[in-house]
Amino acid sequence: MSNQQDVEKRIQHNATDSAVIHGLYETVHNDWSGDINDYDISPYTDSSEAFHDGDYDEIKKRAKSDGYLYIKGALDVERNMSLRDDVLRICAEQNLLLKDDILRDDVDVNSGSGPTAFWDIFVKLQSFNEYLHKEPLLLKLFSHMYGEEFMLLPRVLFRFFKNNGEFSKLHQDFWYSGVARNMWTAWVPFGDNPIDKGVIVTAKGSHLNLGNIPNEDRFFDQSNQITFKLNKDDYEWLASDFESGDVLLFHNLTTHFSTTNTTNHLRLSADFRFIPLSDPLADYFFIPHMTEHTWDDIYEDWDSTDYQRYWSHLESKFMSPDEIDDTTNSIMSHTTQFQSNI
Ligand SMILES: O=C(O)CCC(=O)C(=O)O
Ligand SMILES: [Fe+2]
Repeated sequence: MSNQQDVEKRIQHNATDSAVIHGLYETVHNDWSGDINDYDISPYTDSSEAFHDGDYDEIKKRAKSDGYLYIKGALDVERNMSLRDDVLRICAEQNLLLKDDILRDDVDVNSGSGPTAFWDIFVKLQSFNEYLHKEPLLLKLFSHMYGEEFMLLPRVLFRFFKNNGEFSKLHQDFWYSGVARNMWTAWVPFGDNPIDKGVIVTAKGSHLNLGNIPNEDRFFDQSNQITFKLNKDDYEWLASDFESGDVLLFHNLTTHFSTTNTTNHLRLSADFRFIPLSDPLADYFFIPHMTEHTWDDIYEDWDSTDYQRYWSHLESKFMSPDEIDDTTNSIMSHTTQFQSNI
């Protein structure tokens, strides 16, 4: 098994039972819809004023009660558009586009990284890897909120959704953080991203009243995604249009999914993650996503070393795969009460 397959498998293993990985469970059919019209939707509350005022008490209050922060204009628009240009330039060079940001019909897409010909180049790009490091307000937000040091993880997932009915099924990111209990995700679209391109929908209050969905309740559905059963009518759902520079931050217990892209245009976004350094550190947080490239390969053409291996002083604290296994098995079973410090 290649290094990359091994890492992806270990992460999936945390998100389910080892029994699932060993093929002992059947795939469960689940008809969760990615159509926004099937949900009772309210808009996200914008926290941009508190964010730009540096009002961290207010930010923390909202984070605690809502489990998310929707911040309009949090990020530099020019850099956001420039990264989008980088994506489309690589796609054009690889002959993946019909025109503009419209993908050729015959191009196979992996929604969690994009077509291989694109991702193989993009994952090495300095502008992509340095992207949130150059957003000082956002970078320091969680440290200010919690009064302890948070770190942006170098493993970044890229989303590449076309109009083919695919979407991300209902889940909590805690399943993938595994050992880290207070991880936050930053979902960043590149360019304007109205709801019809597909956005993140969260279940209001789910970080408090759903708690951790234990791995006994999770299953692989027919599209091979790990998900769980929930009655959609029992929840109020939140979603909003996004413009270039907007970001959605959510705690790893906030239950969410994404809606389908119903336009001809690509939905391009990335999910970045922050963890407090007091949480256990899994080695796979620090391994690039879905690639055989090592960090040395990735850094090959960079003109600066400023943001390279910025986590190296923590490597001695990384948990071994066995320690990670033991921890996730105990955290995720029904018998353990999950406590979040949100
Ligand atoms: O962009 C998507 O479709 C899913 C993203 C997601 O689940 C996340 O950012 O945690
Ligand atoms: Fe997620």
